[in-house]
Amino acid sequence: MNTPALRHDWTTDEILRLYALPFADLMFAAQQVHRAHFSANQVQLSQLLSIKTGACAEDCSYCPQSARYDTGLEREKLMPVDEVRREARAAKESGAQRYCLGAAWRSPSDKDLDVVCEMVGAIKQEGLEACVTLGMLTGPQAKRLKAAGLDYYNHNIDTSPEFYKEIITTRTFDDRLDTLAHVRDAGLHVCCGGIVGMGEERRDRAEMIRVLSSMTPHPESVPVNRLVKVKGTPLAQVDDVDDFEFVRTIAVARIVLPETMVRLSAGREAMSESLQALCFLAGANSIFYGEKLLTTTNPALSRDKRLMAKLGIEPLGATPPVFDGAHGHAHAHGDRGRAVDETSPA
Ligand code: SAM
Ligand code: DTB
Ligand code: SF4
Repeated sequence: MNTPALRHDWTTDEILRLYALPFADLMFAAQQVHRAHFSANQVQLSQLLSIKTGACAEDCSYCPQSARYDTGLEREKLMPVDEVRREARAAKESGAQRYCLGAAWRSPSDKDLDVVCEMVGAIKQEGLEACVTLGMLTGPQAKRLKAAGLDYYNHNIDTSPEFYKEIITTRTFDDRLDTLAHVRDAGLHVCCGGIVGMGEERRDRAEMIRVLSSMTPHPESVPVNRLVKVKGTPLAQVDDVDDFEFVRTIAVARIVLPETMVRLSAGREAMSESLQALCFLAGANSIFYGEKLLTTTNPALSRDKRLMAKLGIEPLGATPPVFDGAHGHAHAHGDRGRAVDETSPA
């Protein structure tokens, strides 16, 4: 198949035209792009750990960790490095390829960053890729993380620039872009995506994807979260986004960001197996694996293993293999697991 060159000049209307395709046509287009760039039956596994929980100064309306909302969450101080090392080792044993640390900070202090840099070193020693999400960074802080061995920095734009103002007031969309520029300049891989189901419109979802596509290069990883509605947060009562609209968002992201790993992120626990399967068909090729996200729950390992076995999906680059069943053998692959010849037998 002819693969169009990577584009950074998508317009919102062009993206909306993809959204408006008949479902089967959109899925077919997404599958073609997916199979041209990736092995279609491999999914990358990342595991998350909250290293500093709750009491956050920001007012993100979706987030259970903001100090402004009473969500009953227990606050926890910065975790000791040894505990992170132990947890990372266990994640590696259960098959994760990347270990991701999240901290409920507006931005880290330089002293906090000393500790996080040690944590990154520990994760790398355990043979895992390392990702952290710590809030806003300065240029020198991003460089320190790179020097410590960090592979990815996660910082989401969350939604469209217009809708963003309805969701967060304590920092701007441009603040986010500044941090992302520091991350890119430091030579780190960028993990940047957003949340679907916060009451935004389709145009906002399209705008979010357009902003991601305007980044040069495209983010290596784009998490698409479906809002986890947490009691006590301002978004606890918002209407659910339609299942097909969510799948369409994955498919459109896959087409517009052909070389990016699209992660089916928060919200999987509330999804049926069939809905998750549609998301994989639409081109999602990465998930959070393990029973906890940061503060909310994720599907049990046994449930995920069963789903992957049923779908014949293999974990990307995980050793030892974690999935049983006919298709459950793991292969060592490169960063993006690009398919050399997707017609060759598995
Ligand atoms: N405090 C840092 C920050 O905001 O940059 C890092 C951690 S923060 C929890 C990381 C991301 O998690 C947010 O940008 C948001 O996209 C996602 N997130 C938080 N709460 C969520 C929820 N209830 N449902 C879905 N995604 C959520
Ligand atoms: C991302 O986009 N999703 C993850 C990760 N980046 C850090 C976080 C999801 C958090 C869901 C709510 C919680 O567990 O607190
Ligand atoms: Fe704080 Fe991050 Fe939650 Fe916003 S998303 S309240 S910055 S932890």
